[in-house]
Amino acid sequence: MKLILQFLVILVLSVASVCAKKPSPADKKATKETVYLFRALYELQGKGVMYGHQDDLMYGRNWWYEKDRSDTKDFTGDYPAVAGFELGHLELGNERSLDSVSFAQITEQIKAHYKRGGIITISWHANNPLTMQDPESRSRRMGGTAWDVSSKETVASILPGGKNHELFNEWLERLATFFLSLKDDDGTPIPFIFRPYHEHSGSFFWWGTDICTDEEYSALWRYTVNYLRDKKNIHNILYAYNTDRVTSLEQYMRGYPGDDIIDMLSLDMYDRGEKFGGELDNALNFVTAEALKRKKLTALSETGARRGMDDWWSAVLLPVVSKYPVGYVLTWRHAYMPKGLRGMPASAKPFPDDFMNFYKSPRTLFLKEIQEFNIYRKR
Ligand code: BMA
Repeated sequence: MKLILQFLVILVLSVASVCAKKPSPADKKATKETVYLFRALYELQGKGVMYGHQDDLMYGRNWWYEKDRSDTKDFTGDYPAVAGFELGHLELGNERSLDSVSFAQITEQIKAHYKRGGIITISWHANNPLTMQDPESRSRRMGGTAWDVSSKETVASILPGGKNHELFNEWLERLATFFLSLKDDDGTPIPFIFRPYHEHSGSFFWWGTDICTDEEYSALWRYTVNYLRDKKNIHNILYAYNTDRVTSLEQYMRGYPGDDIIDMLSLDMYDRGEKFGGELDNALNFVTAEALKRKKLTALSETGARRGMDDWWSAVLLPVVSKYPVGYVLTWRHAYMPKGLRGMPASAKPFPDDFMNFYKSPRTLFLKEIQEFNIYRKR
């Protein structure tokens, strides 16, 4: 009798563990590689924080698109775990981005980083679809770019019923064509993290918190995801919700489009002064707790060092991110400076020496470590 009971208990427990819902992407039809990526990211959040760098594979301050080159690799010997890319101006049908990077070369580098077992994240500083067409309302300084916040009608104008709705559909169509071209050598779609309409809590982009309503922001997100996922059948995307600095969860969640749309709760915060450590600690505390509650991923998706600080990486960034289950931290691009504009010696290093302390910390993960972990295997 006792044996039978024991057997039954074991049976019930094992059935329960198989049935327990594993963390999964919001897209019910996500490709298997996308599901594996999601689960690997979720698991890694408990193991360490990955390093990511924007445009790392495209250029550095004094080099431009050299095969296999990377500032991170030049400095540490290893690639970042997460490679960031930017699609601004793809919507216009241009061959090059707002940062003059060729989209064909971006595609190439996305494939190369995926092949190495790395993780891809994509941002999109889309032009302002309303003011770019209208010299009257256009901001003189920001001239129809993503930063042009001279009209509060932009988001409404691209939603269904708005006068720029068809134009916006064309933009999404161009995005879709690009995304559908991201395939590995066997033709399998490459999974990636997409972080459009970022830094919502700020008001410096046309989708910012004071530039559109929370309802419009949420509708913009929902329309975009429905278009790419349901209309275009693209199932290799993890969607990252994102704000700039915030001081409360309520502020963070304003305009959140919903758990059926979003896979990652991410935050952007640059160090602008002494209060940064405490503010970042506060924000990561509630953002990561909320993400885990919803079984979502987390990231400090943009950050940057305080000016004039030598040991920022090890003394400020690392201690704070180590306290929380943060998937990755990404620092922004090393903008290329054409000769003559550089104003710095050719020997200038791409990172401060302290970056090595960050690299060597057992808490941080670069490409080689995640290669061992094998992100895209079944789990
Ligand atoms: C911003 C700046 C800009 C750049 C944009 C998109 O934060 O770096 O110079 O055009 O990102 O990459």
